[in-house]
Amino acid sequence: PTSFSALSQFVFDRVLNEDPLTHSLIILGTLPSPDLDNRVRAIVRLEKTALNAADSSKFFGDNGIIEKVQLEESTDIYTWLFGWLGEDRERDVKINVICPATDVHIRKYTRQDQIMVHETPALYEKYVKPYISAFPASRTTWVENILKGLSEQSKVLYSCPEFLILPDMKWDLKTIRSLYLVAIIQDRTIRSLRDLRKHHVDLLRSIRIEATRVVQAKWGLGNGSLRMFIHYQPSYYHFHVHIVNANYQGGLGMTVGQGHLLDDIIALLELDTFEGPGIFERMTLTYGLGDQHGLFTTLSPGAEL
Ligand code: M7G
Repeated sequence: PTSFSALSQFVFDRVLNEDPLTHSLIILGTLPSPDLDNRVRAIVRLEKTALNAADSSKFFGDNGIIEKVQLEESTDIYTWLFGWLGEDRERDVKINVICPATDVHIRKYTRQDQIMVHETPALYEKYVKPYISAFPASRTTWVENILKGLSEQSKVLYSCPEFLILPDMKWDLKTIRSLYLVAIIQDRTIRSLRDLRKHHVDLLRSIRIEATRVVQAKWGLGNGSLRMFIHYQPSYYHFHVHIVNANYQGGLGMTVGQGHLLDDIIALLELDTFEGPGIFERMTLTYGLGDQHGLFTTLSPGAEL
């Protein structure tokens, strides 16, 4: 089928695969065979084409490419919306705005070269801990707004005195295959993976239980359907757990080294002891760091104590 009229003979049968990451669908159907006597099976893959960087100055404005937007959520300096490239269409693009953006944001979203670093407990004490403490509280205003009930309240899926679960702003709220939730805990003293201790096991287990329950009740997803993980280094030093459909693989932030399975963390803490320094105080953590990251220079290989 090389023309529009030939393709219009396509009769849909079923979806073979869908991939939210590449914005593609693979469908099975039939087309008339060349001799036109009967129909033959045809696999068709549709992929939304990439946005063109050359259009970057033309998206917004009176005659902009994006003709209509609908606000989804707005909290602190973060806003996310859906946009249409014309009337009578499905929503075409998801738009995330950070305004006013800090230098840290600009560096985070700039393309970066990565190096692997080995963060020993000593390097953590000397450089990383002060780096984390130096972040102004304003960096996590969005978290405080959620925890205090000032924003995204209608989105909250589960809430208890220790933590709450709600959709991550990365998710389009619609595509189950790319389902992405986040659990945010109330305890402000856990800044990162490094602060987890054996006595946190119950908290981590209840996050696992409640996340599983929520996705079962709301979307019918069964046991084993979630990949739950923690970032180290995260962007925000307020402890949270990423809760993602196990079928959604790849994507930013799911890199080996940066993502630590919640199950593995629980298992390690279960083996740990209550006395003495905790396992995450004693471990060397290895991860990729982008050249725009605030710790890049201090942790580059050869970093001196
Ligand atoms: P992270 O590991 O600190 O950083 O995770 P990352 O952005 O490098 O993954 C923070 C998570 O919180 C990310 O998955 C964000 O998409 C999500 N997130 C960030 N903000 C500012 C918001 C927000 O305002 N609302 C919601 N619901 N999620 C957010």
